[in-house]
Amino acid sequence: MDALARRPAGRVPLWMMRQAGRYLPEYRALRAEAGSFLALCRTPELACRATLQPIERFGLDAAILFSDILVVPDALGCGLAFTDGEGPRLESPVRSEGDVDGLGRLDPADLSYQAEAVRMCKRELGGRTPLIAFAGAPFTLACYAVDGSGGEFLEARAMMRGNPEAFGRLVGKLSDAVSSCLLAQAEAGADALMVFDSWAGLVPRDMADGLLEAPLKRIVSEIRESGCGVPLIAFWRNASDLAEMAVETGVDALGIDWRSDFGELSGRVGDKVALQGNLDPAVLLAGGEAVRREALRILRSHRRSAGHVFNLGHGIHKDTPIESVEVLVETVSGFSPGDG
Ligand code: 1CP
Repeated sequence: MDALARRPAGRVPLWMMRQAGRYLPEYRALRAEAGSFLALCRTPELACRATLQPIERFGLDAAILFSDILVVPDALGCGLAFTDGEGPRLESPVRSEGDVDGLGRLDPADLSYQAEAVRMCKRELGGRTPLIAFAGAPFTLACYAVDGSGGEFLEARAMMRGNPEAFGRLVGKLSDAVSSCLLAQAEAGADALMVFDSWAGLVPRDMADGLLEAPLKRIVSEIRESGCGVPLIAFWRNASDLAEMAVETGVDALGIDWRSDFGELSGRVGDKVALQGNLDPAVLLAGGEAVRREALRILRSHRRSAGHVFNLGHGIHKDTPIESVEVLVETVSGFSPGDG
């Protein structure tokens, strides 16, 4: 929490995107017990156990709620399905202007399992680490809502240019849903909120203010107006050229993807926001020596004495060896911000 507020702290805290996932044997066992990925997401007791697994194994400095960004379009009626090997898919995608206008408002009762999981995690963590809750950003959710699954998002990009008004209305509706999802999680006790715009890199530059900046500004102001005082982290993947624009939204921290130069970004915007990142998840597949070298390079490249939350530059890969994560924890926890 100090790092997010850019207050000096003795060391750099560490957590990893997708830290509860298939690289952990205990996660694979829990997923088998749950029967499916969706059952794991929708059963608070199981989601809570998954959330705590990486904390118990590695002693990481933040827990992130086990859930998925696609639970929001699911709650809006898009019908989430998950097939092994294929990943998540929305069964009733939003393909026409009529579909956009037919989309209702989010009923928080449809996501009550998520708020309940937040309350359970807070209880189980008992103050050991902060809990981060999250949602997908409106643009990324619009991509999945239109195409139904991940890929090139050709349908979404066609609608973006072919019918920008309808696409904009979709993003607006998703903004309201995201705000209400995040607020419910903050009210349930989440310590910080993260907004994942994993596909921000697909937004044409002339549309970035309407599709990335304005929706996030709206979400930030709704959270601020609620008075809950919870810090916000934004992840605009593959769009670090827009870091100044992201800062303008009023978030407290930016997640930095692994292709971006962490030191360069800390020089550009590190006096205004905290930065979270940005080890390439592939480095964890290269073995301990590479992990140590690369983690130290990133730690030393930060040009500020405060405001770094160490993380990966995208989600951890399922084939990651446990030992690589152990080396990462050892390296980051042994580093003092003054060492750089
Ligand atoms: O067991 C499994 O096979 C499921 C793999 C998995 C996991 C562990 C999925 C499917 N989702 C999750 C959990 C998850 N997803 C978390 C939990 C908290 C954490 O540990 O970090 C979070 C924050 C997410 C967020 C998420 N889901 C994003 C944004 C971040 C990112 O990676 O860019 C996205 C794009 C998704 C969609 C999604 N869910 C799962 C998959 C395989 C995908 C990608 C689908 C695609 O684009 O093809």
